[in-house]
Amino acid sequence: MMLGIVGKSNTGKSTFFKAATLIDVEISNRIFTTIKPNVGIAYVTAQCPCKELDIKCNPNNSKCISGTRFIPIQLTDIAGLVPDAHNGRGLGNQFLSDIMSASALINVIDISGSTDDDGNPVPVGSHDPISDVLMLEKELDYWLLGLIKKDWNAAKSQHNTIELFSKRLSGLGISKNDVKLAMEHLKLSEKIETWSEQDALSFVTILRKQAKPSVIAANKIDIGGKDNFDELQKVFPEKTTLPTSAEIELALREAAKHEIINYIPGDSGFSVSNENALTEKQIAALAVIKNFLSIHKSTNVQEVLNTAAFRVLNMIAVFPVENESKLSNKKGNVLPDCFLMKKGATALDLAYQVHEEIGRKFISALNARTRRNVSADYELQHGDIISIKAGR
Ligand SMILES: Nc1nc2c(ncn2[C@@H]2O[C@H](COP(=O)(O)OP(=O)(O)OP(=O)(O)O)[C@@H](O)[C@H]2O)c(=O)[nH]1
Ligand SMILES: [Mg+2]
Repeated sequence: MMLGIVGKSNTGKSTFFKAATLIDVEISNRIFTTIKPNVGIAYVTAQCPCKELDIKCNPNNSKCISGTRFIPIQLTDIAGLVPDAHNGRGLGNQFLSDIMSASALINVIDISGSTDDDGNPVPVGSHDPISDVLMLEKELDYWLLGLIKKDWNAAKSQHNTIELFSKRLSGLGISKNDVKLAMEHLKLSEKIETWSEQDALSFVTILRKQAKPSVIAANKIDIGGKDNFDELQKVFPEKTTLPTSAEIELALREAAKHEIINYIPGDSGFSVSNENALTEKQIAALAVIKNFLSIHKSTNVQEVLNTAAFRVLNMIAVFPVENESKLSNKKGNVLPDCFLMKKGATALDLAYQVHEEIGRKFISALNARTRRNVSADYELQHGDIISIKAGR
């Protein structure tokens, strides 16, 4: 699963990426700092059953810190965009194709209003960030419109619009059925000549929402924008929005990496490792962070990642084990793996996820918590521990 960080230039996308991955990427208060996308591993978190069951786990494909399981996902930080990017303005529309492989988008906006339409620095509060939400959507929609326009003439003569559009958009994770449903929803026929410009735009909007669902990170909340955030929620009650401070999260994670503090991403506080070892500069920086957390409770960087995976993409975390009594694999590693599965996935889907052969030779599955057998079509629940029996 890949999450794509997108948005206007200079809003803090690379800062968010660096905070989430600790990969050293360029950050600067100017437009178009990032040109080529940065790609790395970030983590979403789920409660590890080790805490509730009071056992010690030995994770394999993820890590566990004090009962919080960190499950790896791919994260990509995409170049910033400016209005009219779909027409080649700014860095052009290369970045739009970089978005292709993302399953969901994190739209980082500057809620403090300290960057103008293009991302140039302006005094805090002098730009309305609501317009930036619409800008991203508009650029994506017009880019998609440009893509399907390539098939317009062929569709006019052949009337196989569904076939042509689904082929064109398949790389975006848009299926033939998605195209069909979007057309049905808008009561559009395969006779493309009957479509108005607005029909075509409404059509790509539906596909964009479905193929690239998003969460809004209202960033730079540490320097202002509380009113803007309230307004944002009022204007877009249907959108998933969280106020963030990528800069403070980055400071927290770097301080933790250097063992200056103990901090678990997502926590509402931290503790200092050794008060006596702090420099005056560090004391001052930690005081700023502490003050921020006392007001906002969290930087919400971890929550944005979790929201994208669990709420926007409807994933669940499942723990497959081989030995249902020890909750371990053959080597004796307790709760070794944690898989992200789509909500609605079954015990059989999990078997296939563990290994193709285990899926093919599936015999039965057992819910290790209830100690009850479950059928192949049992719908997995978030946090389930499942043992699968397969033939030889
Ligand atoms: N106050 C504050 N500043 C931030 C925050 N996040 C990022 N910044 C600052 O915003 C500026 C831009 O940060 P970047 O992470 O480079 O922004 P970007 O969106 O990647 O920019 P482009 O790559 O040019 O599109 C830098 O000066 C950051 O230090 C935040 O949460 N709070
Ligand atoms: Mg950047």
